[in-house]
Amino acid sequence: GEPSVHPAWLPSEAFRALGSRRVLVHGDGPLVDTVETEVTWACSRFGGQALVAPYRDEPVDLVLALRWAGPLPAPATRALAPLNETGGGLGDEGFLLTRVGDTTVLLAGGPAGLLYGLYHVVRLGEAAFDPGLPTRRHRPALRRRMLDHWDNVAVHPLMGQVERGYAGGSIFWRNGGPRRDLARIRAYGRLLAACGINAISVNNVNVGGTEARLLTERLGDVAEIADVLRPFGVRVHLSVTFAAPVVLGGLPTADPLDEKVRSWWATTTRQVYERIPDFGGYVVKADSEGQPGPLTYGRSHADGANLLAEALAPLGGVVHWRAFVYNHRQDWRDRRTDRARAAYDHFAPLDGEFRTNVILQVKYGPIDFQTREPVSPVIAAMPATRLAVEMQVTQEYTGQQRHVCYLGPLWREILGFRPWGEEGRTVAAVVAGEPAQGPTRTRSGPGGGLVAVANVGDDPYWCGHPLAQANLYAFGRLAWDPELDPAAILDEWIDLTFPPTATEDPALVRETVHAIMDDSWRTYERYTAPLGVGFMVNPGNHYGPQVDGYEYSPWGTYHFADRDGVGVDRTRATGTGYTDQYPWPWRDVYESPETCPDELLLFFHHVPYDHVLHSGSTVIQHIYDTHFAGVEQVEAMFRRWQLLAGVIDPALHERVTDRLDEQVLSAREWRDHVNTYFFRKSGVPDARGRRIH
Ligand code: GCW
Repeated sequence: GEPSVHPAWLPSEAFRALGSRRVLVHGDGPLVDTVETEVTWACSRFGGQALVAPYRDEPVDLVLALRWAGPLPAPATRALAPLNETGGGLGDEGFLLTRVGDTTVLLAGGPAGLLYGLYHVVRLGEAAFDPGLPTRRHRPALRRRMLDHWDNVAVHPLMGQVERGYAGGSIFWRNGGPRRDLARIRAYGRLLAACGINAISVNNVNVGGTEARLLTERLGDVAEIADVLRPFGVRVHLSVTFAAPVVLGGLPTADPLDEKVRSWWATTTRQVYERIPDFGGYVVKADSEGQPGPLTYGRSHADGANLLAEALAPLGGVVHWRAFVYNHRQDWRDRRTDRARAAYDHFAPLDGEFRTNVILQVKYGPIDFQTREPVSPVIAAMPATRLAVEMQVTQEYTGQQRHVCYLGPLWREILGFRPWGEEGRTVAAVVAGEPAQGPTRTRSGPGGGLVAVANVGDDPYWCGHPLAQANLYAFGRLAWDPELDPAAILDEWIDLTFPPTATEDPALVRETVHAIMDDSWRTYERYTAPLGVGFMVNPGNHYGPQVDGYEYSPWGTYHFADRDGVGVDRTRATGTGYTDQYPWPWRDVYESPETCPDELLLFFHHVPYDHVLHSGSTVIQHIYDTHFAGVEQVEAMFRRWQLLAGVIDPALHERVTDRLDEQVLSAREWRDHVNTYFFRKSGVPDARGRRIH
């Protein structure tokens, strides 16, 4: 049968190497206690020895120590004394790993570093004790590595307990109140620490009446979660409604420039910190898809964000202000309005007006978490603003955790994208807060980091699809080090989740899971909306194909297919002018169909079906070919997975088989809808004569 809660990337077996050693933990404080608890448990499980004070002078295999943690007993002193001198620059989350004689030594710059170091040692397994272990300093590239839960407290009539959640109910809330499964939350905190995530927001950015009260009457429920997550280095944030002074405070207005409104936020925020001293701050979706915001009062987004920032600043909190603002009541007949332009048009003029504890949180693409979008031009347009990029781990538009779709490669591409061309910074550098070289006006100071919408629920496998756990893991790892190779992250994840020591054929497991997952994002892209055009999904639930689902709707996501061609003209020459929002070279690269990358062609251009791509294929033939190929690849995934029957846990195997069954059906559905649609529109037959219905 299914486990009550699957251990994900922390099965006990993953602790074997560490747990069978003699391990000394040195330091004090709540996070060090967490490390000690882990070590003690692992050693009792695997026959090692956890050493606690007073230490005897005998050799140890592993020392986990905080830097400058006071006088050390003999075995540790010998190893640590010289390192303690040179071990600066680790920051409070970093650590140094090295060998001193026969001992592996981990020296952490701060308590969180000790925790991350511990899980790093777990990840390394036996390799952590290799005499040839190289000395390495580890520090997160991004300070802020956050997950946003779109969890509702009250069940929403349309969206349920978790908006865009595909893994059952919420781990925090149920039927209007706290779920109080603290063991589950603890297990979650542990998983988060083990992949490097250090902040979460515990409720949906669409804030309903019940959710609004988390800030005041229901603050105790939030404090309880914060207490459980604190020992794992995870800070808790809240999504708040901009109308809170009205709906909670009984004020006649929420105008950000109103004195009473300001003092309401100041007082309320102080009360939050009295209960949760390390509270992270607020997340705000304002003037977006019906949420209230400052525009109602004729004030700007900067006025709105600064209002909350001012209340949080003396207490050490930040505001994550979302840039996902656009007109969702557009007239489809109006070809001039372009949703892709909206975030830039709203926010770029406000650059430099936000307080330093405002983080402007920008979705990676200009539209909405599609399988393929260009990188948002906002990222290059606000040098004087602290920016965070928002990803979507929950697979709203990428198969809803029924389809295998490993998103590591997508995120890696975005993070490595250089908005100013080859010589300029990457997106990762922007969100890390690295200033530009040269005389440009850029802010210095910490960046806004990475944020993602979470994909867990109360499902026994956390994510509905067991393989979707890899997405959560990969997000954390990329936020720690945006230069990691997604395939290498997958290696880590596979070895942790299916420990080689507990599997009959570890090589087969690795090979099979890689073969299924490595390219699964591109496979998903092949059988769904083509060439960056996006959507073509069923409206509302966003699952499965409906090519014209949004074509005549107010949401602003159109493909404009007719008998002659398809795609959105976003050029400045003849289209919506969106390409103008990019700096050189991309403003020119995207402007011309000659230079625009194939995978984004229909995002930027309306072209005839016989337009020839760089690949040499015509647009129409590309649509046919990729849709046939995508389905074949999914069928191959299914066959491959059967190789693992009897090799891995049968319940997990069966769950994935069920999901792959659905993925095959859904991919065929996509192929046939899309191919038939374009065959009927264009009248162009498949050059290879395959059956199109
Ligand atoms: O992707 C869209 C979703 C909405 C979501 C919104 C947002 C939380 O369909 O469900 O609302 O984006 O990011 O605010």
